[in-house]
Amino acid sequence: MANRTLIMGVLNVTPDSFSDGGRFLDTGAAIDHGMRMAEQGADIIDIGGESTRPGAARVTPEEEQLRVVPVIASLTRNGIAVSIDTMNAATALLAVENGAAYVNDVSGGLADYFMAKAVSATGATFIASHWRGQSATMDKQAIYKDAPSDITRELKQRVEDLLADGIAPDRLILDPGLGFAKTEAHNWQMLGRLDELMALGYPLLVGASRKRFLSALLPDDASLDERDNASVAVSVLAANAGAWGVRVHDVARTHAALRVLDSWNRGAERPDTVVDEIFLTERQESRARTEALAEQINELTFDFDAELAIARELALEEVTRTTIAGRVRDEIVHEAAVVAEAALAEELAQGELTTGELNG
Ligand code: PMM
Repeated sequence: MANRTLIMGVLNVTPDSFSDGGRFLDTGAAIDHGMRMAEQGADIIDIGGESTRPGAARVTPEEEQLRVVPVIASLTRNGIAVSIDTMNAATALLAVENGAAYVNDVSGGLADYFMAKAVSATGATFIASHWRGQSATMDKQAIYKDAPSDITRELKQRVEDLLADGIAPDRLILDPGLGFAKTEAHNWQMLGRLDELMALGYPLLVGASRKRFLSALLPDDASLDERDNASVAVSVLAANAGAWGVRVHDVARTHAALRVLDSWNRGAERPDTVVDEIFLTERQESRARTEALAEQINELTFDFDAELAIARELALEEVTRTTIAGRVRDEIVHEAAVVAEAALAEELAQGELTTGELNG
């Protein structure tokens, strides 16, 4: 797989989110939780101040902003990438002003007429989910002929409208909006055919974490922990299907599971890579060996020449020495002969020697 699937950690600063029960309404606790999720491997923290739980009542934008802005400001100041989960253009603008890089709108820009125009002016990335209506009524709108193709067609229309409103195509991410105006079966059908949505050519975010359609697979008294096991499994499968990101509550476990998937997929690429690596290493090693040998030969040639020069010099010295020694010896012999001859001549002259003795 080309790119690693990103992890978006859910941070609901609400008193009534169905999945984390409003545990983070306290600003300090929300910031701490966001920091912890970033440490655990979240690439983006998705901060929401309004519950999208089926049947949930809406809050005023002011109340929503009071909840989310301090958390966004604090996390972005700490270098953490943040997305604002909102259907209000005013909240989106305030969030981006405070550092949010993504605007995650579960209504895909349908709930607030100004949303797309406002976001396009900021340069933030827009995440548009498939949506058919507010939480209070959405369950009644879960009627499809063929859910995956209906969802894909509706999102395609949404994309055209968003681009017309100025959203840049490279700043647009789509989301099937699992659980929004969808029955349990619709969600599974959509997950099984994510490739159809992906064919629209935009990165895909998948948010299945702790949703009702997963709980339906588990016993009634299933704990949050058990629900997270199912969420992690969906995240892995969505990532394997090519999702750009997964929106999850349990970041640590998702991170560990996605690392497994990553290794698995890299394992599938392995034989070629390993063979290539071996060949490359062998080639590099043999080149290094050749270069070292060439250097040694150079050194050898140089030494050989030097040795030869020294030998020549020594030979020359030897010849000179022998010549001089020869001459000295010759001279000594000659000198001795001259002295002996002179002595002989003198003896002869003094008559000490007779010619007969001399001849005898
Ligand atoms: N689901 C929820 C809220 N925001 N945003 C995106 N992009 N996709 C989702 O599936 C999504 C979302 C509702 O779940 P929660 O109450 O656990 O946050």
